[in-house]
Amino acid sequence: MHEYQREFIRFALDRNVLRFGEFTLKSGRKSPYFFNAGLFNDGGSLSRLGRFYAQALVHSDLPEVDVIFGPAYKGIPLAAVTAVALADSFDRDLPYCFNRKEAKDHGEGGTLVGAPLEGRVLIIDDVITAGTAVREVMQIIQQAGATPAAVMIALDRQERGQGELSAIQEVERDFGIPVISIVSLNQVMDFIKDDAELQQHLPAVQAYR
Ligand code: OMP
Repeated sequence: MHEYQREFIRFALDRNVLRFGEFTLKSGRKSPYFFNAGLFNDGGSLSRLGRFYAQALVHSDLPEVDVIFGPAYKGIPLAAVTAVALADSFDRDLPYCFNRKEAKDHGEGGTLVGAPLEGRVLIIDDVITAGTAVREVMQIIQQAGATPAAVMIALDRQERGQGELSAIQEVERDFGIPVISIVSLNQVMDFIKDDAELQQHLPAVQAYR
């Protein structure tokens, strides 16, 4: 695990973004932990969060991309802060865009906002569990005539997808693109194993994993 990944887990715990307990997921699964990226909810947190996404991208060996895409709603600020961090801290100035959930029929119209959605697209989102959300995003990109290049998320929950593979392995297989995460559940488990206060949650998380 890289130092920035340990820092990210500490940051998510401090902000209550990563919590242990009993949670029902979108997929209906019952999970002993939850990652609520919406609680990175002030300027300082968003600024740090953007740098973590940017670091994950820089550590990946992803070839150049043409545009960053943030899927509505939660992906929008994530894509925006990553674009800012890449420009400010890594000298990579990339265009970015996002979608609306409902088409607008006045003003500029349409469902896409920001830079043109074209070329190789880096999708930025919060979490992949069963992979439903990310498959919807692929449709938007394909309808626009663009090409997905990679998906970047904060946490890979390493859960089963529609078959025997993990949801992320299925996305990688079905769309032929890498999924980059700041951290995975295995890394979260490694982190809590060494923490006197958090160790108590390890058995439930291990069983779920
Ligand atoms: P899937 O569509 O099943 O991959 O679930 C991903 C979505 O679930 C995310 O975009 C979140 O909206 C939500 N989610 C979290 O935010 N954090 C979690 O720890 C788990 C989920 C979830 O419901 O699975």
